[in-house]
Amino acid sequence: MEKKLRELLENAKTEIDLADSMDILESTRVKYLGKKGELTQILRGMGSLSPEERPVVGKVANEVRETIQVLIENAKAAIRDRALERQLESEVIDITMPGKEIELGNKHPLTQSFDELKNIFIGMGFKIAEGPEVETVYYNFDALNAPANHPSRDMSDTFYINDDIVLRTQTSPVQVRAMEKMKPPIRIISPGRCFRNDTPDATHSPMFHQLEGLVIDKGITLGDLKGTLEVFVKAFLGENTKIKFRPHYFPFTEPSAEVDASCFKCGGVGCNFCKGSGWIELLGAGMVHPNVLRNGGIDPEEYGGFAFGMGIDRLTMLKYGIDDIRLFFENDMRFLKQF
Ligand code: 2NL
Repeated sequence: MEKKLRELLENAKTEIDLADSMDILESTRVKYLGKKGELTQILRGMGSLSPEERPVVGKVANEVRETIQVLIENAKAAIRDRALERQLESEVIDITMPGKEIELGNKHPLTQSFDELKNIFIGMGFKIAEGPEVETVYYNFDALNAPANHPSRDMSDTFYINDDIVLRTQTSPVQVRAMEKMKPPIRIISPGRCFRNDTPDATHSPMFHQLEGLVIDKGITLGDLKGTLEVFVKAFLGENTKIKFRPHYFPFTEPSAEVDASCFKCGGVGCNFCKGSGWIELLGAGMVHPNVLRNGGIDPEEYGGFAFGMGIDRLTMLKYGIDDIRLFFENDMRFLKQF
């Protein structure tokens, strides 16, 4: 019986040496050590042994079992190691391969304009005010002294959400909200997105951008408006730029003006760019209407102020010689990369 056991061990050793997969090793284990395995079969015959032989054979049987167990475990570990090694070899990273190039973007030209304008006005002591793009009819029209029959209120000019809610058509409502919240002196600019129900063409887009400014304090005059805009225009278009005021009408300012800058291409003598006039229309401005001050909770007997507004899309088009506003919103990198 002892001889049988030694033979069994030798056979198992040979099989384990030849096994080259986990499956084969597992079936080898079952074949020798399993419930119906060869070792178990041999041990069943122990009953026929004498009491002296039994412990001797039992000891050998245990040794054989342990040896086979260890051999199978070692062989399994070797196969696992080999598999891992092969995997590491095949997944090796070639650090000499060229990397994927990440294309560097740049700021949208409109964002560049906003950044530049904000810096100029912050330099003059203005704070930036923001507000909702979805506005009430009250803040967008009524508070700004727009008459009930004003054409800009028309469905064909303004995007209505319902009878009382619109997409803001200018950033003035931000300033009305600011007047309600702040105590004078107020010096704010409100840059942002606006919406009008226009059919897109080279100079119109239903979504466009504005920057408005508002100053409220005691004793503010038209001279303060002119001085402020002069500093702004010289910083934005160049030290030699001149400005002129042309009388105009806005419901929210009185008096009102459109402000032209001397052409920054020809210096004012007249060229293609300014259509021979030497001037370029830049922005609208005026002294805040007393009704608008009252709507903002400010006593027009005590305080006065000026306001101005400019279209950033048009300004940026002028600055870079862009001839179609739609280019700003097409997200074509070939266009955007140029600025
Ligand atoms: C233009 C003209 C302007 C204002 C905007 C304003 C705001 C308040 C009170 C009074 Cl809260 N005025 N804003 C004033 C004058 C002109 O914009 O042509 N924008 C593109």
